[in-house]
Amino acid sequence: MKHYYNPASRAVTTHWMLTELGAEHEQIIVNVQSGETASMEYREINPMGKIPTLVDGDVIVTEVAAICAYLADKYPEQGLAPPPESPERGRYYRYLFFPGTTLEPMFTAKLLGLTNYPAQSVGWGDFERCMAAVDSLTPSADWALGVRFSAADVVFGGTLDFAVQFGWLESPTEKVAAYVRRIKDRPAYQQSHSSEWY
Ligand SMILES: N[C@@H](CCC(=O)N[C@@H](CS)C(=O)NCC(=O)O)C(=O)O
Repeated sequence: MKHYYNPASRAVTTHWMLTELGAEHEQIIVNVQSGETASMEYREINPMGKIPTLVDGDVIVTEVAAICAYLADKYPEQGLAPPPESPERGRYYRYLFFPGTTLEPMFTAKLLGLTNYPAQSVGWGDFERCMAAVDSLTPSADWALGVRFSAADVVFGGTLDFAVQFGWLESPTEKVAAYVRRIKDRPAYQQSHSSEWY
């Protein structure tokens, strides 16, 4: 497997996932600043010109959440995803999809100072509703799916970690702050998050 990565990017989240799994892979550093993601060769594998990208034989996976979900299913013995037939899978999917479809666009809208928009039509609604959803999804103890850590925590917890780190979430509740602290205490998190950026 090839993991297209840069330590100062969202690819740290997929690197963290690979580290949690102990998955052997080749790490390919992509220099975003010098425009490597704009090369014809790179656009062949990721037309968005974004990192991370995972290439597993003939399979190309882009998007942080999709890569984490793909890897969790590829290594079922590591237990980072509920089995496909489990009812827990519904809750698991919510954590995987909510950050990219709703939380990130909301933070972007907030950073851009967008206020005059149709909240009923846009997917992220508004800041208050997103924060209520974050509060409801954040576990008071342990992890998103209970006592067992999963890819849901890598994707959802990883997004909350970025949000706290970069000030997108100015005043996290104690519940959110404590969850982010539990995330940061994980050995695989610490191995995959270099001090260059953090
Ligand atoms: N939706 C993408 C976002 C990835 C993304 O925005 N990556 C940034 C770095 S954090 C990037 O590659 N930027 C390079 C560019 O846009 O040219 C995902 O979930 O993987």
